[in-house]
Amino acid sequence: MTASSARRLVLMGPPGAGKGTQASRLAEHLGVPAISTGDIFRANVAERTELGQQAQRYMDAGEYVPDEVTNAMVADRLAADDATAGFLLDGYPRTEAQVGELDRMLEAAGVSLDVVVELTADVDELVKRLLGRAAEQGRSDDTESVIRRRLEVYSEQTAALVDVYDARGILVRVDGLGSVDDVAARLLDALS
Ligand code: B4P
Repeated sequence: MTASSARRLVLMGPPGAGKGTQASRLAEHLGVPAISTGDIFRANVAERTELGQQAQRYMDAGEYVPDEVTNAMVADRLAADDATAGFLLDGYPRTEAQVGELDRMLEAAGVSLDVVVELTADVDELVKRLLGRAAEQGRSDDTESVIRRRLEVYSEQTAALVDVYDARGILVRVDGLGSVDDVAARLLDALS
């Protein structure tokens, strides 16, 4: 599988690893849509939709939005025309139930994942980046206590899920430390 032939990808990693930052670049390179569950939730919060109202209290507390809500949203998004030929999922799946649901969605569509990328970074760097973003953008879940909770939730519910994809032989680990350009180059290299 080369970077240009991978069509269905998942980008995993702890908060602050650079998922959102790298997903848009990589998706553009591959010619597939970047689908970020975090971005979709934030857009719904901003537009005050029902979904946004359901999601906001969880996000503000650093907790995951319930699986039923998240899965239904992703199923909808993956059914859109622009995702039929490929996609880069950023921040989904994050729970065991989401892994199972994504499997079912893809199986029903007769397709499967090509690659799952895990972006790694140490906790000190993650906290530094997220506090930096807090200072710049003031995102409601970037306060120090909520950042700590998000990191805990990641290690409790998501970190072990990479083993599922590792066992399937589709996991690629990429070091997320260094400049955005360096990480982007490393990502392309790892996929080639
Ligand atoms: P997300 O939007 O996915 O937020 P995140 O995990 O913090 O990652 P993000 O992509 O924003 O940050 P990045 O690492 O790119 O999720 C937010 C919330 O939505 C979750 O807590 C949850 O409540 C909910 N949610 C989302 N998906 C869900 C799901 N599947 N199930 C349930 N709930 C879900 O970047 C962080 C910062 O680092 C940025 O400021 C960036 O500029 C900087 N940065 C990036 N790369 C860098 C580099 N190389 N060097 C220096 N800084 C860098």
